[in-house]
Amino acid sequence: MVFEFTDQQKMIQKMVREFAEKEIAPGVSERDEREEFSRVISDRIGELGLTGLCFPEAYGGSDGDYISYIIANEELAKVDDCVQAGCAASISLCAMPIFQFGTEEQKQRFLVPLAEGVKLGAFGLTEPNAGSDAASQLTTAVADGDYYVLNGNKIFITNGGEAETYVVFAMTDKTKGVKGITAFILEKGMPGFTFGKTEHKMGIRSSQTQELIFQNVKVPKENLLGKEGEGFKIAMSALDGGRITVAAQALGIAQAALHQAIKYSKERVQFGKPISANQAVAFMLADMATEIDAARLLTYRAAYLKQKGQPFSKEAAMAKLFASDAAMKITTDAVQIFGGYGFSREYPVERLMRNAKITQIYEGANQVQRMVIAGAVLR
Ligand code: COS
Repeated sequence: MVFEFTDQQKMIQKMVREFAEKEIAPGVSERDEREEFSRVISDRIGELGLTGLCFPEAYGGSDGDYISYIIANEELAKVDDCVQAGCAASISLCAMPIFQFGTEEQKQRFLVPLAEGVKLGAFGLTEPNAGSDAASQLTTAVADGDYYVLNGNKIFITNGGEAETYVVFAMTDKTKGVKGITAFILEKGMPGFTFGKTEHKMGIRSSQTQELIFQNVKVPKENLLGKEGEGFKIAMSALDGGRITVAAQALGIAQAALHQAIKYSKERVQFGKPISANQAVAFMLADMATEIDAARLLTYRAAYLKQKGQPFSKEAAMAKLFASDAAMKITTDAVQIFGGYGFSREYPVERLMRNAKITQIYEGANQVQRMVIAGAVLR
């Protein structure tokens, strides 16, 4: 058993860390304040090859190392998890299902530009009445000659409006329930495909979240992803991978909070000594560090299994569940250590606490992760 990254993985870790510190850290709180998504930074991630880490060279990637991709997610999230979330939505939820279920022609046409980071991707599953119950889709796709005609809307879509390529799910046969859902690849600019409400959120405010609207969108039959009726399986397997990146996001946020809490508790003097000299504070830091290590082990175990091509749904759910709960607790404790300053927007722990919350909610609320884990252990 080896608990160490390879030299190549360490090199990627160092490169992403330096890039994030130099090019992403400046402006992180201003982007949060202005709720501003940065396409410039998103494009830089592509230029550096981070979007292609987990794909083969034949599809615009480097070598197909999934663990390196998770390392990149963790390092980006330590500095700005909104940047990381945009990249993860494009790669795990849009590029990856095209890689796994697409035809050769679809891979050349849609995957290559996503892996090269020239285009941005998004994933349209959630609807106003289909969240955890993803199978109750109301968006419809009706076959008509060489096309499917899509009608409906999708909400809370990360990269919505910004992305050029969308993996979208719609009902092709309502009588079949989950077996009636089909996946399609849509492109920005298709007639009838427009964008609606932009969400103003509690956290991850510089991540773009927008509604997708389909009004008689004619989607060519060659844009069908997988087979008719395979959509739910494609969505669930994309989310399995996505949940590892949410775990990496939570891990990054938690580490940033611990780093801030350690620094502040050594500097802040009350009653004539640094507050870290109080056991009450020191033990909080000890618990934070322990939970981060446990979250990291679960996250990289899930990544390792995915890399090996072994089943990983349960492990991804465990990693996401544990890491996100840990991030919420750790960021809340970090705010507590900062006291009144922690509650102020002048210090980063306030933003980290707001951002941590989404990791317990999206890509399957933690209650859904427990359903997945319980389903696996009871099988
Ligand atoms: N990978 C591939 N296929 C999967 C799968 C997975 N991880 N999970 C389920 N499936 C397949 C099953 O194999 C089954 O097909 P078969 O009958 O051919 O075997 C089909 O999908 C239905 O499976 P199941 O009955 O287990 O699904 P449920 O309707 O019970 O759904 C949960 C289970 C709740 C786990 C699922 O709906 C879910 O994950 N919901 C959350 C969705 C979500 O994350 N929403 C957020 C959107 S993105 S921000």
